[in-house]
Amino acid sequence: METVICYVSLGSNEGNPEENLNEALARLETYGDEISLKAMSGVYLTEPQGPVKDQPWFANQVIKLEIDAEIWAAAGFLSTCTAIEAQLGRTRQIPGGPRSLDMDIIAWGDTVMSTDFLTLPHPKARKRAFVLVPLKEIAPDYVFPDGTTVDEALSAISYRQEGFKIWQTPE
Ligand code: PH2
Ligand code: MG
Ligand code: MG
Repeated sequence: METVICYVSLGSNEGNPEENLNEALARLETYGDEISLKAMSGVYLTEPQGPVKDQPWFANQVIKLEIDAEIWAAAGFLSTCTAIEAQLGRTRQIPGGPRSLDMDIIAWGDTVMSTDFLTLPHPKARKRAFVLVPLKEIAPDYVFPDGTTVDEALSAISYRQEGFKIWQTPE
């Protein structure tokens, strides 16, 4: 079986965030052998980043999946993630605003691509402590397709971490 390693960032700040993350994992696990969970980070409580500052802090987590590449392409997997977001009550209203579940593909093997729907690796991942810190926890040796390591990406941004709490200075 040909497989691909995929990292996904999960985020939630509406409803019961920890339960939403667990439910997202449970729904991915229904795909059996096609999608297997190889690692999951802890759940971090993170300060909102981006345009909407006045919203609850997020629960964020990064997971590592091994996906059957003979069955799944990145675009199809993204559709499944979008469907799971919708099942958990996501309504797309304010860009960067509160959401019950966000599932972002951070990387799909070494694939580098950009379409209207999907850019890989995720273009903002390497600027976001809420992605990089959990990614480092499960994949300390991870290297982005352009050669940047997680540590290099982390040292290029300004953030503070205490346990599972992360504050990030806006760019
Ligand atoms: N997601 C966003 C915007 N801002 N901030 C944090 N801390 N965590 C997120 O997951 C997040 C965010 C848009 O997807
Ligand atoms: Mg996102
Ligand atoms: Mg998203």
